[in-house]
Amino acid sequence: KFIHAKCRNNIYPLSNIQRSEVPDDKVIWNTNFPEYNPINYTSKALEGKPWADPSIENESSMFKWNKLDGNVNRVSFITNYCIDEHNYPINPYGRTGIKGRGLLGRWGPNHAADPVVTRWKRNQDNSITVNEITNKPILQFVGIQRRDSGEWAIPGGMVDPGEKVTVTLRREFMEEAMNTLEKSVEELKIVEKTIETFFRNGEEIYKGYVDDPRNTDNAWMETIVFNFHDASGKIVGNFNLQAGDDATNVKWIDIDCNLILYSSHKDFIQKIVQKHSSHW
Ligand code: RP5
Ligand code: MG
Ligand code: MG
Repeated sequence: KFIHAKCRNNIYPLSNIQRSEVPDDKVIWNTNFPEYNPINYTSKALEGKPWADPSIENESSMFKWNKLDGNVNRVSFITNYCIDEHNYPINPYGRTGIKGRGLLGRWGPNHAADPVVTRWKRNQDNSITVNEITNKPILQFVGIQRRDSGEWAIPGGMVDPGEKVTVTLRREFMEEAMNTLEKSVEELKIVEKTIETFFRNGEEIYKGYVDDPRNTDNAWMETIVFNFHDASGKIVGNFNLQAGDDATNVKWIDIDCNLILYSSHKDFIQKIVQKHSSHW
């Protein structure tokens, strides 16, 4: 089984909280680790936020774990997660060196959706660019630079309560890669129409855990990744890319094995490369 790494042995994002050390062979919960006593950290920034859960201490009985809880989806894509003796959900991928939920809004699974928009890299004469060594065509994807960490990433985001994943995929792409939150009603209509049509033909690439640096022992990211590929390159050519919301930058990124991306995004991109038999 995969061992998470980006949520271990580092300083918790946007804080000065050091995670307690968890060696590779102590990640899985059923390995004996009696001295494990991580710090409890839930960011103050979550207090009073309508999109965030209340603290468990006060309201432990109100959560419906492993269920659809009102319109908040507390069902994991991965497993029926366990609940500890204080009613805290337990990260199914093991220890992270921090208790609480850090920056994450939900206890337990936090659901996201990641739209990967791809096209072929092309030469001046419009022929597809082939890598000289692998002899395979080069794929490009729309990446954004995250405001929180500065890392490049897929323009993904959280599924709002009750929101359809297909809607999240379109919404996050439009917000982060097309800056639709700052567009006029007329401009928005045009963008929505193009995106709606193009996003009809997506392929599910991955559904499960994300090795996100915000994960804790009691809260973690899960995502559904979809690939939207423009084989002709003619549709996305009309996309007016502009960073918005939590993105500070956006661009078409050439895909190869040297990519450095946020959380597990490189693994997701690699799965797409396999589907298209493109250069890596
Ligand atoms: C990652 O965080 C997911 O894969 C998704 O890209 C992202 C969602 O969080 P925000 O972008 O809303 O912070 O784990
Ligand atoms: Mg967003
Ligand atoms: Mg985002």
